[in-house]
Amino acid sequence: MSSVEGLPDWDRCAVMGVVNVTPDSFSDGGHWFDTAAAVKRGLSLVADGADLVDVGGESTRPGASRVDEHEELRRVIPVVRGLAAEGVLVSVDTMRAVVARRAVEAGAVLVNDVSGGLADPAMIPAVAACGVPFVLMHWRGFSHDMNSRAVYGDVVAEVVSELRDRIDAAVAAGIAPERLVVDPGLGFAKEARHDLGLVAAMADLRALGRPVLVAGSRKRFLGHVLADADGTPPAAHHRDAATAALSAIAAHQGAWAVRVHDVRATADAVRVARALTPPASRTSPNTGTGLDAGPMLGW
Ligand code: PMM
Repeated sequence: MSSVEGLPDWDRCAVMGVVNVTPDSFSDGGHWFDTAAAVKRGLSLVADGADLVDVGGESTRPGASRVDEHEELRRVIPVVRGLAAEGVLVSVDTMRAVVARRAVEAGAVLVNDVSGGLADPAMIPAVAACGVPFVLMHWRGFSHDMNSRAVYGDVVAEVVSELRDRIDAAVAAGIAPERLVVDPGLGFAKEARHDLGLVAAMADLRALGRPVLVAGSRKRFLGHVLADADGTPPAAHHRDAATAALSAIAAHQGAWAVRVHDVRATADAVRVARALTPPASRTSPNTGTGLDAGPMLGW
């Protein structure tokens, strides 16, 4: 677990809880659309064990069309401000430089851009000027037609190479490499087999030299894995146990953070992974293994 400049050093994989302030996100759209409900949701994710809360105002589910900038600002900024005022570490999930900048002014400590700075040419310079950490996700185009871009010869090699280009662009524009996080973009221009191949290739992603964020929560590839005999996948909100399994695996393979909707099970999963990780492989070697964390009660 490597560290990210500008954020705390957790001694395990961090847990990023999701608050989508949207009417139409694929797995939780409409639930937290109102500012007060969204802030309350963020606080309850923290109570469940989230280290960071990711606030987004634009759905990126496959096929989604874009929300306008004014509406995105209206959805996101009050929620960022409300959570930051409560001491929550807030990440803003946006492809727009203006939203990123305004969110940082409102207290966000991390910018999470699913387009890796490609959707808005002003994004990377804006993040460089703000001096906050930046998540670069692998992206091949907007959601309305991204499924048609799921064409790979060697998915791992191509995603790694395209992410390396984004790192180079960010660094060239003045973002400190120590502030960059990479993300394979599970479900974005990818079929289930591509997503699974990328999760299994954590070592190749980590070889980029930057911390890795894994965001597979409730996504289609998990539905595909869980589908019944006639191929019908469970509904998105019935994929949380599979998400927690993914969190444990990603954490054990050295992911820096996992982004999830249901925090409680993942908070446990990353602690189990920590207990199985030798202290020497962690960022903060003094923090114990987790095995000696308390009295041995029962078995
Ligand atoms: N996926 C979604 C939204 N934001 N951010 C990052 N860094 N990585 C992702 O894979 C990602 C993201 C879409 O999922 P949601 O609708 O459940 O939020």
